[in-house]
Amino acid sequence: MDQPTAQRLYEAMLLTRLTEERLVKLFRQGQLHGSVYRSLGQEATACATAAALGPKDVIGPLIRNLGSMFVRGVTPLEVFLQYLGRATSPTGGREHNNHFGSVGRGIIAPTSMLGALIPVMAGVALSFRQKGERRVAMTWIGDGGSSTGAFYEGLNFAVVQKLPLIVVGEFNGYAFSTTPERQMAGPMSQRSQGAFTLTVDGNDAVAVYQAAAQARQCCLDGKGPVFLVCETFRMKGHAEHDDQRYVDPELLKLWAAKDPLPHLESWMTQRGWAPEPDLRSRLEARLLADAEAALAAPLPTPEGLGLGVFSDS
Ligand SMILES: Cc1ncc(C[n+]2csc(CCOP(=O)(O)OP(=O)(O)O)c2C)c(N)n1
Repeated sequence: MDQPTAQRLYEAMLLTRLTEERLVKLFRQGQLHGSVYRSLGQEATACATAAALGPKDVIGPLIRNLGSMFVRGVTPLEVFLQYLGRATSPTGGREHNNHFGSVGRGIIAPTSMLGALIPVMAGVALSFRQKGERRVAMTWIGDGGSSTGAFYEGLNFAVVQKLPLIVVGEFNGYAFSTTPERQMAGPMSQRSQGAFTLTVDGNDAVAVYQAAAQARQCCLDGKGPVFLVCETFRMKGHAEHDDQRYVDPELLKLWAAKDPLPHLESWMTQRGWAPEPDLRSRLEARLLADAEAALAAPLPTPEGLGLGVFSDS
């Protein structure tokens, strides 16, 4: 990974963390409709995978992949507007959290039904092959989500059709309060159904980036889909309303020591590429201004309820 890439990646990971921290403040102030879904500790898995893609590739993120959307150019202001349900949010107040897409930036909107994005993104990858385009599709799935039928159907289809699809498996210790041992027979990598499989330390941003770049090359070489399993840990509850009392505090301590942000920072510092010292305060100031702008934005009106539901033509 070269210096500009490392800097962009570090900034995207830090922006993800600080945006989520600001969202938690809004949640505690009672400003949000609904909860906040953190990716604390998983920023490398979301950001470094997306950072290895080309500008014409397409992503289909899930709830813990806000960072991948920042990598593709989504702004914190859009995220605040969306979480606050404002009329000027990407979905006009109809949807919450990171549930929005952006065709221009190569983002397919997250789907709540876990696993459902795999066949959707396999379809996107199929369209690339049919049109002879050198592009890849990428999506993410948790350990819990990989137990769905849609995951198996979608990945099987991609393997049979040799589609340029990267499925990032986020093996993060919990699905709500369920541990993998209670719902998976064997390691996550065994769910690959013949797809080329890589397993990587999901908290090591450089390793994740390199594995994702390798996965992308495999796809472009026509070798079919890649299942990229990232071993990481969900450092917060399922969302802010969940105090994760079922998680052993010792486990949290262990994983806190593997925080992906200081890990990447020290890797960069060793190379003389230390992030600029005022990056955090600069981002925090920007996020505060963005959150205030979003709070001042209008809520949707009842008259607008039917807009965008039916074709106007
Ligand atoms: C098909 C389906 N079943 C159940 C749910 C409810 N649900 C939402 S998130 C979640 C847990 C997901 O766990 P995992 O896939 O491991 O991802 P993580 O939350 O750990 O990132 C569940 C069961 C859902 N959204 N879709």
